[in-house]
Amino acid sequence: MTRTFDTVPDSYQVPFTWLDGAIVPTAEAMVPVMTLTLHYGLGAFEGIRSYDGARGPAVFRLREHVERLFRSTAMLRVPIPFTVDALEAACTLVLAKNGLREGYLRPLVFVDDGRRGLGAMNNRTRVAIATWPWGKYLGEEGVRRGIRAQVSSVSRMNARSLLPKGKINGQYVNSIMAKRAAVLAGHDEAILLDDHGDVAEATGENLFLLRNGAVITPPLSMPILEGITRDTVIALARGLGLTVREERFARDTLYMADEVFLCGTAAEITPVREIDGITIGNGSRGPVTEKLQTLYFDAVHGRLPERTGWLTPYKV
Ligand code: PPE
Repeated sequence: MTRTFDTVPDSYQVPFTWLDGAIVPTAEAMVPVMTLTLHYGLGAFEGIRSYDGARGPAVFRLREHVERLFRSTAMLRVPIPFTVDALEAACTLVLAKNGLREGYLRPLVFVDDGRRGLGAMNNRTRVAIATWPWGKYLGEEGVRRGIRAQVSSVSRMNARSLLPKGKINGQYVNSIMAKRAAVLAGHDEAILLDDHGDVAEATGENLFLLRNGAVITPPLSMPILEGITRDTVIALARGLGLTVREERFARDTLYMADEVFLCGTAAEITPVREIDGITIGNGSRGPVTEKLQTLYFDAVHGRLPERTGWLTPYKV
């Protein structure tokens, strides 16, 4: 498969990774083949970004991400042998050790070898925090002009079978199936519907649309990840005096929207300019999307004095 959006070579590695309580050389951060999570996907992860700013580098909404990691693993009945404070400190430590003023953090909680098979209950929990510099997830041009998306024939998993509110490793097969089909069909991203046919989210991003001046996003009662960027966008939009509504809508509403954008830690705020070959709005980044994007980048870079509570500064 062609890799359109990779911004760093696959082989790129920072020198250090945090593993089970200590900083180790990345080359030594290895796991055995019989690691239980490798077989069954029973584990959870996070995606967090740090940004450089006027007052130095800072991690964006670190506490919320680490707390979500604990909630994801609690639903799996996988205990984390560290405190929230300890993992927060580990996140800033691994950035600092690698000299990264801007980095993507990937905390990963996984279950070790020990007992084997589906019935294994008490194997050791391991925790890794990897980091790397990650550019624009859906491309520089995607952020400026917008991407092309496809409504997927793959539905977002439902909460009877899995845990869509958790950031669970194995659940990402659902996203990857949709993503691969979309990319192989010439699109940039896939949008997944739920079992009722309403729009849920994209493969690694929440979704927003604009219609008659209102900002609309699927409600948390749907099987979507409770995105921290989604929450950020809602706060910023309300701060601008915009009406924000969390409500269900089907794909025709999406096609008729004035603007559509995706948001997530990796994707930040990325406009969608075309869906299933149908032009959205003016076919480029919409004006409200641009305003929210500017505000988002101001927030993460510490340029909004009233939002510095979202930042955890660290020293490099
Ligand atoms: N939905 C899904 C399914 C999802 O994976 C993400 C994050 C979001 C919404 C947005 O959540 P938040 O980051 O809290 O605003 N996806 C992560 C993984 C991307 C990857 O390719 O891996 C991310 O953005 O870091």
